[in-house]
Amino acid sequence: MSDNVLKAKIIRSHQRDFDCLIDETKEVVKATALGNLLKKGETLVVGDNVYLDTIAETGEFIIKEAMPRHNEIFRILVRTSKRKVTAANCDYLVILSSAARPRFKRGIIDRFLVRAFQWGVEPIVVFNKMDQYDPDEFDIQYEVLRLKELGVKYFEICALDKYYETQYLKGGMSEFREALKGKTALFVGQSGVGKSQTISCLSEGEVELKTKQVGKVGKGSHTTTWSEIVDLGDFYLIDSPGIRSFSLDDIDPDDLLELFPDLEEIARHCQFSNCNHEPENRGCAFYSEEYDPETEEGLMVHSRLESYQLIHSEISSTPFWQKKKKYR
Ligand SMILES: Nc1nc2c(ncn2[C@@H]2O[C@H](COP(=O)(O)OP(=O)(O)O)[C@@H](O)[C@H]2O)c(=O)[nH]1
Ligand SMILES: [Mg+2]
Ligand SMILES: [Zn+2]
Repeated sequence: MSDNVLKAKIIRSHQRDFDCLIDETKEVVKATALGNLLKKGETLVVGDNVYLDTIAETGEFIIKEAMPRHNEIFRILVRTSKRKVTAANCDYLVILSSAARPRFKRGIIDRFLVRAFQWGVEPIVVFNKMDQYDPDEFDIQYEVLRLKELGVKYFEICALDKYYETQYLKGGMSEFREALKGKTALFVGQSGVGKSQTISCLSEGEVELKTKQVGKVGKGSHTTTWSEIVDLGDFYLIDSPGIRSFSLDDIDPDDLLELFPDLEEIARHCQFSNCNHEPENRGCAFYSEEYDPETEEGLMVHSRLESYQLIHSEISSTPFWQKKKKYR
């Protein structure tokens, strides 16, 4: 091995093959990893910052060492309780929602906020399709206040109509673009909310996003897919199969409350040790005067509690065998 060690970032991974972007030269090279970096259950993922070495005789690149991660995008494997990591070092989880068709759903935002807290990735909520916003459908002022209370950044945009965007939204899209500058982001949200449209608007249509299909593996017709980080000019997009799943049922119900840090804080003051924070528990911290649902603050707390309880009952009722099947 030579002394020529290069700093790089993994931008595409498929099993043991990696494409690495060299920091200094911005050149993309193929690399393999030293065996000890791919121990059982552990691997290198897109977003990992690594050190590359070259084999003098062949000019091949070898990943010699991986740097510590700032955060990880992962699911928990139910059988082993270990993390299955799909990406690392993500700056933002962009939670895209639609102001109209599909109808705005607060519960989906709370669901992805759980993931953002679990992964240690800063969430951003984006209200798209503001050109079709109807105040009779939902109250965006209230939703925005609720996000502010949680310390979550938000933007109101229209990804379809530039004129509307600049005339009526006073440039929500350009503010959003500014926030993303130089960052690596993962976009999530229901189908139809405008993820593709927003991404293409942000990248000014320069890049066509396609998940690359990499031949067939093994005997069956099972097709494998790359995970990758796509350079969209102003920012980087993480793209990986299955990464946008809504399901939270890999999370242990006992760990859910800590993923609602705002509620955990209140629950700490609950006098009951095993409280499910239901209204019939007279004296429960959530039903004190302080969080009276007649007040704005109380209403927000209770809407968060409602999301918590919904998710809690959902992940408590998924039978173990079903989880195993889904997340093997
Ligand atoms: N009126 C309106 N329609 C939009 C907007 N953004 C996206 N759409 C439309 O919504 C539909 C779904 O968008 P798409 O980007 O495919 O959603 P995805 O499933 O989240 O990727 C398409 O017909 C888009 O043209 C918007 O800001 N306003
Ligand atoms: Mg799409
Ligand atoms: Zn309680």
